[in-house]
Amino acid sequence: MKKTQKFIAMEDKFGAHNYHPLDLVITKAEGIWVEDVEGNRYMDCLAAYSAVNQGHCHPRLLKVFRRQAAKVTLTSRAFRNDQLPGFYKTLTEMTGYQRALPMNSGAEAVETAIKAARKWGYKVKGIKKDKAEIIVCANNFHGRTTTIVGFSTEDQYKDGFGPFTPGFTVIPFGDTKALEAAITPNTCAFMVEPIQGEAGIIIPPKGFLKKAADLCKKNNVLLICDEIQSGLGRTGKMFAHEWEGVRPDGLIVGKALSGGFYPVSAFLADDEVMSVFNPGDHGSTFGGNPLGCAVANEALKVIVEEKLVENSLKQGTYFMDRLGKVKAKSIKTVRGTGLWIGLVLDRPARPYCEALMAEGMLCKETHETVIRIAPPLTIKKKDVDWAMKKIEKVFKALG
Ligand code: IF1
Repeated sequence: MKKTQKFIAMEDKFGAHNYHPLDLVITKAEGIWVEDVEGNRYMDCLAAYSAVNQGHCHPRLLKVFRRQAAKVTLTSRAFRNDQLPGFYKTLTEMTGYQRALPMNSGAEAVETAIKAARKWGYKVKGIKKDKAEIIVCANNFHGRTTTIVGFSTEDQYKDGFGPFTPGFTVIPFGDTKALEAAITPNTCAFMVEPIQGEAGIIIPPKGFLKKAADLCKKNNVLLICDEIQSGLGRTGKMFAHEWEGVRPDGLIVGKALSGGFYPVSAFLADDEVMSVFNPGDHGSTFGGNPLGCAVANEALKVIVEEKLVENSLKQGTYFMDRLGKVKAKSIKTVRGTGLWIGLVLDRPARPYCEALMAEGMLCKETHETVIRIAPPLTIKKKDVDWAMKKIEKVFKALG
């Protein structure tokens, strides 16, 4: 543990203490496996919060990344580059939207969606200046900027960071009656995660998103889905909203969009919404950069060509079925969809995550009592069998 302790001590001394990670120091990774500085191997069942759906250091992405890094990495949007157009084309064709706006982090793409929705509200819907309202859900997680944490319902995310941006209304997740009641003539959008990730992989009642989409349509309100975590195959569909057969007016993607190589996010919409942006309204130095675009273009193709969405559903269904058969007093329920599984305990999940780590399996608890299992979508049946052995062993030991 010598090397590990050295790195941890250095990190603790010089870094801000805004995280409490598990005490392993990763030095390399490939596919679903990571290796720490002591030479221990682990199966990664977090996949960088679904940013490495394609698996760590995917060879196709590495090749494109290397090639592009040696050519040109950044031009800014003051000039054009030859990678952005192809990325636009792949992304819009894959998602079925007319236009995309590229950013870097997920939070920036959410901010982009908020700006688009508000401006659409003023310029298209005719809402009076500064009156636009956006409806969001309790226990949402959309990022960490001051505007976004302002409409979080988690005290810790907000504490000490006010004053916050007005114009957001919170309703309970999954409650269409509350949504209907919350809509006013000033409502420009309803922004929602189709399945809530940080909240503990919460699947809303069946029909919620469909009914929400109908209500939005009836009231001339944009439905915006944050699929930064739920999208790109994680739930066993390319996008989680497909489970409900709806088409959001705006779609937010990030994380796996670049397969973990580079922060790439985007807001997608049709002309009616996207045309509210004029030159100078919005942007970012790195958004749409050639390195990010090249790797994201390839990352999208890998998801389709390697049939990762299909594999997510297949292995996820098998994994959940196996987990459902684990006999342990501490397990309350197993829930999830595709390779996005929450093992809900009646006690803190952290000791279980630590025990699993000792067995070579990396999971991260969420909301104290939920073990989240979300490996890269490249996982195979034999890997799931391996993981189940470890899980069964840990639950046998800890109850
Ligand atoms: C961290 C959580 C997961 C997201 C959705 C936007 C963003 C996220 C649905 C913002 C980001 C991340 C952030 C990361 C941990 C992780 C997370 F626990 F915090 F909620 F995955 F479950 N919309 N989620 O899930 O994207 O700006 O981070 O690129 O450490 O904060 P970002």
